[in-house]
Formats: sequence, C-alpha cells, structure tokens
Amino acid sequence: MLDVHNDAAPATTSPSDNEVTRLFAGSMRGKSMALALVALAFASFALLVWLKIISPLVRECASAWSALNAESAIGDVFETNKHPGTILVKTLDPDLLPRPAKEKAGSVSRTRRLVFIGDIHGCLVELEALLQKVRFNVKHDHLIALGDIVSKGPDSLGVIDLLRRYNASCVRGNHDDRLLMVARSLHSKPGKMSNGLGPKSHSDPAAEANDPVKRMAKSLSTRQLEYLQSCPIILRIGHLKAFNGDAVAVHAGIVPGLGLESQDPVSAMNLRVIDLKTHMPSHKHKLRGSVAWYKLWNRYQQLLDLHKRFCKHKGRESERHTTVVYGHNAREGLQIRKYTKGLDTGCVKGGKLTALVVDGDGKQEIVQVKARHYKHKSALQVDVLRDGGLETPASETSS
Ligand SMILES: [Mn+2]
Repeated sequence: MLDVHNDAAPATTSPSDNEVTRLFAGSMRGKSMALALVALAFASFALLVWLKIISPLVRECASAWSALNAESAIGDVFETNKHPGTILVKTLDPDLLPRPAKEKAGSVSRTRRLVFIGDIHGCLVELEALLQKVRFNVKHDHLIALGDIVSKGPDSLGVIDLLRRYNASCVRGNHDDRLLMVARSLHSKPGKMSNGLGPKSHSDPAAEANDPVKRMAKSLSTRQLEYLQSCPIILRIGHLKAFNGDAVAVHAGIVPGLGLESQDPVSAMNLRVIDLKTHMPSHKHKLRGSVAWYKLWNRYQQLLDLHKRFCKHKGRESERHTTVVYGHNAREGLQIRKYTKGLDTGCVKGGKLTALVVDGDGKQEIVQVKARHYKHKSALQVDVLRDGGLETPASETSS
C-alpha cells in the first residue's frame, strides 16, 4: 500500500513541482521584465527631463552668463541698420513717473499711473473702450503705446490723433516704421504732393491705389507724421516700484548684455528668437541653439546679482534689474514674466487689446477688452515685416 502510495505520490507531485518551478521562473522573468520596463521608463523620463528642461536651462544660463561677461556694447555691428531721422533711445520725463502715495504731497509728479498698451493696429474703438475700462484720466495717468499703432485695423489715423491728444508716449513698431519709410520715400520724390508733405509719385496710380500703406502715407497730416516720427525705438522709463527696478518699453525685444544705445533698431522692432551663442536675432525658430529672446532676458536678470558679486568687472556694477514691456508677439499672446511683460494679444485679429496698469505703490494690473473680429480685408492691409523679412499679407493666405 505504502509502496503503491509512494509510487503514486511522485507521479502526482512531480508535475506539480515542475509547474511551481515553471511558475517561479515565469514570475521571475515577469519581474525582471517589469524591472526592465521600469528602468526603461525611468531612463526615458530622465532623458526627457534632461533634453526638455535641464539642458535648455544650462544652455540658457551659460548664454546669459556669457552676455553678462561681454563688454556692455559691441561697437559697430549694428551701425548699418541706423536710419536717418530715427530716435533710438528716449528717456521718459521723470515727472511722468508715478510716485508712492506717501510722497505725492510734496512731489512734482501728478502721475498716478502708467498705462502700457500693446499693439493697437488702428483699433480705435477698442482703444477707447480700454481707456474707459481703466478709467484713464489724462490729468493723472500717462499712456505708453508699445508700437504697431497703425496698419491692418480700421482707423490708424484716428488712433494717432487720440495718442496725440492724450500726449501719449510711444515706441516705434515695424508697421509704424514701414509707414514712415513709405512717407519718406513719397517726400523725397520730385513734384507736388496732395497733402503738402511731399511730391506725387510717378509710378502706376492703379498699383498705388492698391497699396494701402502708400494710401495711408499720403493721407497722413504733417502733425500725425511728426508724432509717429517722435516715437523712439526704445523708451527708457526709469525706476518703477512695481517692477522692483528699471523699466524699458520697446516694440519687439532687446538683446541682453548690450547697452540700450547699442541695440539694433531693426532687431528691436522685429526680434522674437535669439541665437544662444552669438546673441544675434535668429531665424531658427524652434531649432536647438536659439530661444525666445524674453527667456534669455529673464535668465540674464536672474544671474545679474550673482555676476555682480563674483565678477567685479566689465562695467556691470551699476547695472540695475530691468523689466522690458513689449508687444509684437500676438502668436504667443499675453506673456507676463518677472522681467518681461508681453502685451500684444492680437486685437486686430479678433483677440483682445491689453493694458498693463502700473501705479507708484508697486501695484500692477492687466486690463483687457475683447476685439471686434476684423477680417483681413481692411482697406489698410499692410505687408507684415517679420524678423526683418517681408511676409505675404494675411489676406492672400487666409479666407
Ligand atoms: Mn509688430
């Protein structure tokens, strides 16, 4: 019996043992597979973090640090881009700077607030609505238009008149610059001109009638033209408590590490992306080695104090933290960072018109109005200058 039992036992237990061994081996394989998968996932995650976060951060910091180490001006590189009659840098009248409420009693400044407004592009109705919304009071507030005040929209000349009426400050945008260039070329041709600004063109009148910029240039009054011409490329604003440092207004962007007087006007009106090695404007939008200019600007500002502490040279001792208020970048829309404030929210494309309101007590506020949707069939359509190059007008590419 026992033998039988003993004989039978291995017959029944042996396959079960094999199974256990197989199962054990299988589970071990499963475990190592799982471990391998986890390791692979971790490695991919680490690689992704390296490629997307750490490596760009290191490159940006290295680039900002090299901008800090550069001489504060690089000389003649941009000399060729200087235009006759262009004001590169203007300083805002210090009396227009808002002061803290406590100081106001004895202060010469009556200004309560600075109101920065992004690309207006002839959107007069929205501009009026926005000023109403911020309760703009011309006696106490000062308006600063961030360029591209004309073209594309329905009432560019009305916008210029409103800005003149309010004694607003402005910086020159690429569209304003193009209009001025056309007005100048009309002015320099021989013959008479209908509005007294200059001569009539001898080119094909039909082609001219189709060129909205030429039509607008011809209809500009001398005062409107003078106002546009008075807009500098860069407006140095001075110390603002709200930004904990100095402020500067420009249409597109500023190259970090260079003095304001050494900035290239064309790049200041068109800059979007900057080459991390050369610190020159770049066309390699999403390729490695270049980055949105405002990212580099913020890194530069973050490293400024560290650089001052450890590298006491290169004339940066007196450099102060500077916040840049700009427009031009409707594609990215509202971009509020510590040291850069991008306010172009594509009003003329049916987006919004945006104001950044800053007072003397350190308060800053974003106020917006929704735009009417302007189809790009406007009589004042204009070629878009992007990164210094001509681009097909939107009306030809969109429906
Ligand atoms: Mn622009």
